[in-house]
Amino acid sequence: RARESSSRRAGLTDQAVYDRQISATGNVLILDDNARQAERLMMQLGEDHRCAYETDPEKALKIAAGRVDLVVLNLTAKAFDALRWVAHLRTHEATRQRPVLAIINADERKVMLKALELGVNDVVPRPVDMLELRARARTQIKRKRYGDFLRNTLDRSLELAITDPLTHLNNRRFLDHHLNLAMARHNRGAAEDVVSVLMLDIDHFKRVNDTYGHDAGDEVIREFARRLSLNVRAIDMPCRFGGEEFVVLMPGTDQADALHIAERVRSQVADTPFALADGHLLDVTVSVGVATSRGVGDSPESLLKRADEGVYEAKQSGRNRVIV
Ligand code: GH3
Ligand code: MG
Ligand code: MG
Ligand code: MG
Repeated sequence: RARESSSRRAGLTDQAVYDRQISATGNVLILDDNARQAERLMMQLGEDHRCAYETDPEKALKIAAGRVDLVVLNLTAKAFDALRWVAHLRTHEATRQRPVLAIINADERKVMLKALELGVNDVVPRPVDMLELRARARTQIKRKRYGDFLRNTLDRSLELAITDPLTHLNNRRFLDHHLNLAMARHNRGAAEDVVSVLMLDIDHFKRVNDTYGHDAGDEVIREFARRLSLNVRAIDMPCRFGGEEFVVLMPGTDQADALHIAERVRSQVADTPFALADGHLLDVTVSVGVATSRGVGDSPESLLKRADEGVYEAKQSGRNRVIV
């Protein structure tokens, strides 16, 4: 569940990731109906970038959907309609954001305005000043890199905000949000929008900490989380509620199915001892409360409360059991 970028795994700091991502070197695709001119552009831009050129607009569209940082487009091409090509580029999801630098005829002002209107990012007039072209290309690529960097940073922050660092399960913030959504759907009244939750509390967990130490306790929590994840279904959302307590949110799941999953988790925990890193084998059990939504007017709070009451009753009646 914890998604990490490859840069993260490589141990790079945010600053290093940033520095690398805003480098002004990139993959440049040149689209020009004139192969000789394309080659000239390629020689120049090749000083700064990895370049390829294409004279066929259809093929160029396909290439642009790949790992391309900048398209340099000859807007004065006669063999195809360059404005239409930009319009196509901007309509497709994969290329919508692709930076385009267009080579224009300075006296064709209408064409230039239309190109900018369609989302061309910058223009260079003919005859092309190669230093100007290279400078504008670098700027476009830096800008793209910076946008990518911000997007990645945001994705990573969102991931961290909803993930429990010890178990890599989702945390209570995630649970609250999705439970609210599920109960709002439920309250619109469709029968298939029934919701169940499991609340799970590890039995006598303090004894683990007291006997084997806090680190062993952490190991048990991690292993419990792993078994929980393995024994729920893909649509279920197992979350660490706090401490040694967990909640599984089960959208579209009635009581009978929830009970079945709860019993499966309970037995997978109780029937196979937990192996600690130091070699100890621990018998672990868990008490589980199951609650299912009761129709329009039911709330997230009362659903969780009923599951919690199930846990309480399970503890009272001897632990290692599931109570509805
Ligand atoms: P019961 O069967 O009644 O649930 O008994 P219990 O010992 O599990 O009782 P309780 O829920 O009161 O105790 C939970 C303990 O879990 C208390 C706390 O010190 C410990 N704990 C909470 N979070 C963590 C954690 O992240 N790591 C470790 N190692 N221990 C934790
Ligand atoms: Mg507890
Ligand atoms: Mg307790
Ligand atoms: Mg407990």
